[in-house]
Amino acid sequence: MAGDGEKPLRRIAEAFEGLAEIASSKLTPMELAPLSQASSLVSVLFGCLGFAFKFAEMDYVAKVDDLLEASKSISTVQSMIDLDIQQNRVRQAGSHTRNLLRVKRGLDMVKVLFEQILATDGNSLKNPASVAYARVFAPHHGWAIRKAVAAGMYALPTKSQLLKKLNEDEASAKVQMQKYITASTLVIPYLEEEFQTRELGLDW
Ligand code: 1PW
Repeated sequence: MAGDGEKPLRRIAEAFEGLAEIASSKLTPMELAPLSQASSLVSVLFGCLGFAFKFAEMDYVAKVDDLLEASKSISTVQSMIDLDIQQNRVRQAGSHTRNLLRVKRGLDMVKVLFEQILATDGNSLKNPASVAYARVFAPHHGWAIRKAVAAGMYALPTKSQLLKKLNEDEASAKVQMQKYITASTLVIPYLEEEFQTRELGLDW
């Protein structure tokens, strides 16, 4: 939750605009530190979604923390993945590469959530959040988690409650959400490409 005067949406949008520049330049590899820092800013959003999403937040935060820790000794996204390939542990539970794939899905879910919020009238987040979850995470989750998430959808804050927690009004939130959508539309495929070029697959 945001303290007085803090603008977490703005910080998220700006951080991802920085990453988007790197993603589109293609000249320099993406450093792990700014990616994991930007991803950690997104935790605030998961934290605003209410008690029902506490487990989702904890899982996301743990994975981002692992990437933040890795960034102290590994400089780029590319070298982190290559190290896991060399050590033969890409798909092992808790590997950096596996955590990156989960964090990437979190970023994707927020993108779809924002798109749905901007495209939906009314004050409920239930449909936007359900669509985002169904599209991004549900195909990778078993029955029990899907049921728990579906139950959590009834305990979401309203859109105006969410905006209040984020210190935004409707108009300013719209601008920042659109910035995140545009930037993450470059960053997410960039990350997916790093998996694809190494034939690691994305559906696991
Ligand atoms: C913003 C609208 C609200 C939607 C909430 C979305 C919740 C998405 C994440 C729920 C994850 C909670 C349960 C943990 C699942 C793990 O098994 C799974 N992690 C993820 C992020 O999919 C796989 O983690 P693992 O096995 O690699 O440690």
